[in-house]
Amino acid sequence: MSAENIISSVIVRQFSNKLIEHLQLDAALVGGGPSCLVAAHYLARQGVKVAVFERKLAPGGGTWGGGMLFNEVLVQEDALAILDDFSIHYNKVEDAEGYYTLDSVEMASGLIFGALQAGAKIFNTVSVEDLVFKDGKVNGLVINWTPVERLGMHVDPLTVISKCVLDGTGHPSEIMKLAVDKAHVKLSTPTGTIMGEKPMWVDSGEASTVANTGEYYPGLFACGMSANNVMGGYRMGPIFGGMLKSGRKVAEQILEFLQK
Ligand code: 48H
Repeated sequence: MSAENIISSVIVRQFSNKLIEHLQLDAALVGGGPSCLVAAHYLARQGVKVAVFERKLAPGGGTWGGGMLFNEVLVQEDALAILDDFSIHYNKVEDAEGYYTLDSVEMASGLIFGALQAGAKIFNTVSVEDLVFKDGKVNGLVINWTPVERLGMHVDPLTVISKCVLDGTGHPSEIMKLAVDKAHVKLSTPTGTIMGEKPMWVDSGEASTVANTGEYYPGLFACGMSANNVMGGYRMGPIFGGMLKSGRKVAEQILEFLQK
């Protein structure tokens, strides 16, 4: 075999094996933003078979660009233990008690690396376009290549079967929207549907991101900005303690669900 042939055939074989091994999961996570990456790390550390499906080429969601492309973000003191678990550096803000700053590129890359090192798999450039929903139960995801989605190509998707699904799609709550619009489920919110994100209020948004993290239909969880959109919480701008804590919280909830 020529070098060209070895390289091509090994890549195709390895990727195919990886995908086949992850077509049946304990937990299917949608979106490679900070909250889902944290959840993936803690779930994988507990031996849960978990994969993240991310639409974009680069996972990391809204972390890379910091605030308005100034590539720094803030976290609060009670999120530092999570950064420590990922070996991500931070610095104390000397003139503002309780705040820490970190390089947003280190955060994005550190969270991705930490999720993978713990044993989670990440499938990038894969868009989740639907749910598998049988007998009133969430059974997994319907996936397709992002270029297929972007170009509007009429190509049928593939499926991933999973014991539970996590919506970490950020502001639009894409998976919850599919559950409401296509599976016609009633979510466990005051209206039974998506309440809609509110404007900026940092302290409220940070607290509600964690409080709103949870299971909204049997086997269907939301974390991060998606949880806030589902329950009608405020946004918070480029501070990420809430996202990190939301990921850790939903990992605990999913573990409990899987142990039932
Ligand atoms: C595959 C998908 C799909 C799909 C979307 O938005 P994210 O960074 O997610 P969070 O909730 O972990 O973090 C939110 C944070 O980044 C943020 O936006 C903040 C703090 N905003 C504050 C403010 O005031 O605005 O990442 C979500 C990821 C993205 O990478 C999407 O590409 C991906 O999900 N995604 N992947 N299939 N259907 N939908």
